[in-house]
Amino acid sequence: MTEKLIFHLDMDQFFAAVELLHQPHLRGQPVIVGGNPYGRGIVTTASYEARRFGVRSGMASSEAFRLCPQAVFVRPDHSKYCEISRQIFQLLREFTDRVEPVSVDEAYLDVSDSVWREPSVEALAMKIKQRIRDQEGLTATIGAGPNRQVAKVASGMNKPDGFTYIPASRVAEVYRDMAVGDLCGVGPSTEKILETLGVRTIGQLAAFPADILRRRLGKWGDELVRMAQGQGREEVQTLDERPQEKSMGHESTFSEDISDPLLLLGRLHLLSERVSRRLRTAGLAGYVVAVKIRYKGFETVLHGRKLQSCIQHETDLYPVAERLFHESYREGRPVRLVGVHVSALIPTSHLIQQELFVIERDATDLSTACDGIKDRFGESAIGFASGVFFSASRHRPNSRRTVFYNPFRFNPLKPL
Ligand code: TTP
Ligand code: MG
Repeated sequence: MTEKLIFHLDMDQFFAAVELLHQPHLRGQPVIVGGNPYGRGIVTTASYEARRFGVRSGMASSEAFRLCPQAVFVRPDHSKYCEISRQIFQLLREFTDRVEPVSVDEAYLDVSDSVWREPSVEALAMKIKQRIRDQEGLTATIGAGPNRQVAKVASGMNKPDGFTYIPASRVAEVYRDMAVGDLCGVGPSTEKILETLGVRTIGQLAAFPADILRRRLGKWGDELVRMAQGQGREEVQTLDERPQEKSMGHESTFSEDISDPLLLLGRLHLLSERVSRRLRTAGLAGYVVAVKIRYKGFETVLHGRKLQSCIQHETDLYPVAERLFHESYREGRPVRLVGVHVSALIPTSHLIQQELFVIERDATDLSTACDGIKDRFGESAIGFASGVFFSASRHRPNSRRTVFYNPFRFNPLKPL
């Protein structure tokens, strides 16, 4: 079998680079894309100039401000980044149909069948980088290797605007003195454990007895040794092969037409919960929310809105659905069906997990706990009081706002 050639492409300082396209006068300055430095915001990314001051992704914006008070803070505009990301992935498909996006600014490419048309591996990588620069005005770093893991290590070696190729025959030599932390997936806790075993370099890890490592780290130990020896996954899955939904929604038809807004909202609450749960299960979040109302006589209204941030939780989805409902419902008219839909879906890669986790820690914990209860005891075991009231009886809830827990304050309609 001939050796595969896999590229790992990672855009440089992606959010910051996109912002610099729009505000070129900020070039050369420390730029931090993130939330309010005086509030609870976090840093999504920092320009290389800001990184020199120790500013890192995931850090509190207040901490970043302390480290680099002269930095220019820019609020993230996720829909802008997603659009550019889509364009880049599209462009990559000109070079091979085997492109697997793994986050908003990262993709694996299987170029085994296209590289032979070029004078060299490097020539192909340069062509791709140039194409991105011409079309988007952005720089990318490419790592190449016989599998994904080696390609990923290679792309981390020469950033920004770099290219590194580690052929299978050179892996052992290149890896020998590299720190174990350079391997994909080796974080500080694994690093610490390895250090207690006297393992600091990838070379040492590759030669370490697998059974000792397995006793400390279980299957992950075996995996680590394989990675250190330069083995890894070769297959690159296209988006078509990774089944992905374009939108998610739930609708509900009433047995009798309803014109009481409180009851209609109760059902929207229940639907919002179901949609959020599906989004979480699929690891997706969406930018567009729409509410569907079908009146008696089948006249149907679909009213939607694009949000500033991705949403995944009912605590964010329901307030939007509620607002859309109030904007579109014609008071007093009997309704046969209501629905809640979320579209413009993207995988909750680290881009938004970061955001979701920090901004919505309460919502995340709560949703996870509720998901667990539903997994064990069924869909109706727990939920928003308004939805449950609705499904349990035709009584009106005492208050429209009654819920089992406080809805989170974050309003995705407002910019961060
Ligand atoms: P990365 O590729 O990890 O970072 P980067 O592109 O900003 O910088 P580098 O040149 O080192 O590749 O992530 C891509 C984008 O994802 C980044 O621009 C912002 C976003 N992101 C977050 O929102 N939170 C995070 O914790 C990280 C790591 C990234
Ligand atoms: Mg990047």
